[in-house]
Amino acid sequence: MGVYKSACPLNCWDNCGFQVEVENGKVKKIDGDPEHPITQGKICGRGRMLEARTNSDQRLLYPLKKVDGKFHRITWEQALIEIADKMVETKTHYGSTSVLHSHDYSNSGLLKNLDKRFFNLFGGVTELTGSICWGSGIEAQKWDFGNALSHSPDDLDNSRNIVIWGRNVARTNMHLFQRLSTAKKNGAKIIVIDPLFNATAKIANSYISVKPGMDGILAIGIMKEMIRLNLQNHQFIEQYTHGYSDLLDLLNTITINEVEAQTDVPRETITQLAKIYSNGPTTTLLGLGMQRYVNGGNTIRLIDALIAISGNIGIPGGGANYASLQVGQSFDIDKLALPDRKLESRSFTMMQQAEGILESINPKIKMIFVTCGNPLTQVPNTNLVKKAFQSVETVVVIEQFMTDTAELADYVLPTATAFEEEDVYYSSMYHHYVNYGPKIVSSPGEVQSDLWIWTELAKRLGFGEEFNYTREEWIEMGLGDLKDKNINLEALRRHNHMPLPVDDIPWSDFRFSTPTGKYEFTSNVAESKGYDGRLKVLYPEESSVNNRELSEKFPYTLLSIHPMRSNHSQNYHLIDQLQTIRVEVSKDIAEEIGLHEDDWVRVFNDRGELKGQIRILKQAHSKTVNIDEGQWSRYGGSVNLLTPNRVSDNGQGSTLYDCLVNIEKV
Ligand SMILES: Nc1nc2c(c(=O)[nH]1)N[C@H]1C(S)=C(S)[C@@H](COP(=O)(O)OP(=O)(O)OC[C@H]3O[C@@H](n4cnc5c(=O)[nH]c(N)nc54)[C@H](O)[C@@H]3O)O[C@H]1N2
Ligand SMILES: Nc1nc2c(c(=O)[nH]1)N[C@H]1C(S)=C(S)[C@@H](COP(=O)(O)OP(=O)(O)OC[C@H]3O[C@@H](n4cnc5c(=O)[nH]c(N)nc54)[C@H](O)[C@@H]3O)O[C@H]1N2
Ligand code: SF4
Ligand SMILES: [Mo]
Repeated sequence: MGVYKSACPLNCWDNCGFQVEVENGKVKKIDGDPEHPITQGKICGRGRMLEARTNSDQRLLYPLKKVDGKFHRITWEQALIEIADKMVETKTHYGSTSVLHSHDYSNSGLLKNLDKRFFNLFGGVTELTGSICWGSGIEAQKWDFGNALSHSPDDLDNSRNIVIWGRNVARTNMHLFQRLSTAKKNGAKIIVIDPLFNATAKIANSYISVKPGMDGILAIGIMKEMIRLNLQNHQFIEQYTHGYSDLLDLLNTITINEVEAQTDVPRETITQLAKIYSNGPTTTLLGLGMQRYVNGGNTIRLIDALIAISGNIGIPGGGANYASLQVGQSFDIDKLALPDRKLESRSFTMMQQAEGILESINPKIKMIFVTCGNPLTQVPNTNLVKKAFQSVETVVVIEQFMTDTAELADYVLPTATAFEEEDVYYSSMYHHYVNYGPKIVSSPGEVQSDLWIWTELAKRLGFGEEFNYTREEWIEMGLGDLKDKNINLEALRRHNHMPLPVDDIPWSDFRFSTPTGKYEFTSNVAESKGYDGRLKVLYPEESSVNNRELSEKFPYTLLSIHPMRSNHSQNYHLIDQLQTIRVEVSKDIAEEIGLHEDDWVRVFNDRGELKGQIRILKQAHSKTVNIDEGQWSRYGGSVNLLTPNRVSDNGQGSTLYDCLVNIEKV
């Protein structure tokens, strides 16, 4: 009984502090922690839903084994022995990289990194590289700046103009939304650039509808206008940048009329944006939307370039705010994960794990472990992912619920929710506080934590001593050098949340972490990796520019943005209203096809199809459709049945929104 301070474990910008009410050993209610300096007592419905997720009667309670297509309850002892034996047999015959570790980041606990330790000590398995989430943008900013760093949330007060570029703030980043409202009251101008007129656009001073995937071209247009009007920051360009002449050459390869035509943004708006950027401080809050295209990395780099030439880098109120990697970089993940201990290695990109599996030879993938992820729903080209996972002899899924991925498994191991284990939580997306979460309730049934599962498997595989630490010791280990700055477990338990030592205003000394020490318009890192390091004019792959034939067959761009009431796939089975697929179309599409609200349609392309009910968007780019991601197959199927799994231009990201479809009434 009582109220405990805790933290949200979900993969989210906000990383909120919680107050959790416990009654009779059960989580009763979750509220915000009013003492958390950033999240200040407010949390979203996804956070509150963790109560339902924890107490749900759909929770997996016992280890399960599939025999003749049906799951049967087995004991932990049987599960652990059989899985460990299978691992040994697989390693002996084919080598340790015949095991694939497929994962995502559904829980942001520090100790979730111990899965890597387990697989490294096993000998090294096939790992996933890049990220379907934000990979292109991260790589882009590493090329430009040397790292992906954001200004502290408080610095927003110093901005004259705030550009929200492809970020669905009202839905995905609620505490930034609150700050925007305050900033607006205090006189800041808010500009939203997005193909969908979202809830953030409603509070903006101006909303700019852009053709999906064309933001890089828009940034080129703005730079052209800025230079035409001689508004660029000469001093920053001369002293602190590398490759400016390459950028100028590029800007000359496309006319402003072409920019207008490709982006559907009128020239006056482009000129206005040039003035807004040069009459700063102007901060840009980039979202992940516009980098989920084949040209996504180049898009982020062009927007970075615009921010750089306008002199909005390293100054209060400015910034190219995309991620805050210095948060994650504060911890000693290597100490937990022991990457040096692996003897073999192989990697597939996260995007193309299905091809990786299907095409693997020497060795073939024989066994898959899934942790903190639901690839059957969340990874693009679901039909291919399904085929790949079904082709593998043994699939082990560690889960809380019987997800689409768990359904395909041979062994399903039930794991704890955040309130059932102690950990510390951080997110490298928005702010710089690390939060503490105690164990406040016991797990139901025979549920065990991920950490317990790794520890027990390690014992049976002969490296148990490497997991012979207490939770306290693990957390202290992961805190690494932070302990010298008085951020230790004892202090975290006392304060519940503590600021990490990161820069409030990155790059304020104008010394960048690139090979030249300058901001690089032409990237040396890219060149060292075998890419052309120059900026380019690039278009989405599934667009009329790059593939006219395809765009005639499938005329609409399908976005699949993040759902309001669920973190990805996590709440669909718990909220009735989410269990119908909503196909959101622009008014123009509705008129073109003759569709009305609630009509049933089939959305299709060469990869797959989905059926859902129409919702007409009052304001959206004319050829744009959206189906929220995360839907389960039992309620009609994931939008990823339609999405492509090409890797983005810089090799590290997704192309989820670079997707053409057609629609017909059914
Ligand atoms: N409610 C909720 N919140 C979440 C999550 C969730 O699942 N649900 N997930 C969390 C996670 S893991 C992440 S990565 C973040 C993502 O946070 P966001 O980046 O804010 O969210 P997304 O849904 O990825 O889409 C962002 C926006 O990009 C726009 N967009 C799409 N294509 C383009 C384009 O070509 N140009 C421009 N300018 N805009 C475009 C979309 O219309 C959408 O408004 O959200 C986090 N927060
Ligand atoms: N079409 C389309 N697809 C997308 C996106 C999109 O915008 N459009 N967004 C992409 C993005 S940004 C992201 S980040 C990914 C997210 O992809 P995922 O992380 O795979 O998605 P989730 O549904 O959040 O979580 C997966 C599973 O983790 C389980 N889980 C939760 N906590 C734990 C834990 O502590 N241990 C274990 N073992 N399991 C746990 C949950 O029960 C859930 O079933 O999806 C990507 N997929
Ligand atoms: S999902 Fe995000 S906004 Fe909601 S409670 Fe968790 S951290 Fe906060
Ligand atoms: Mo994400």
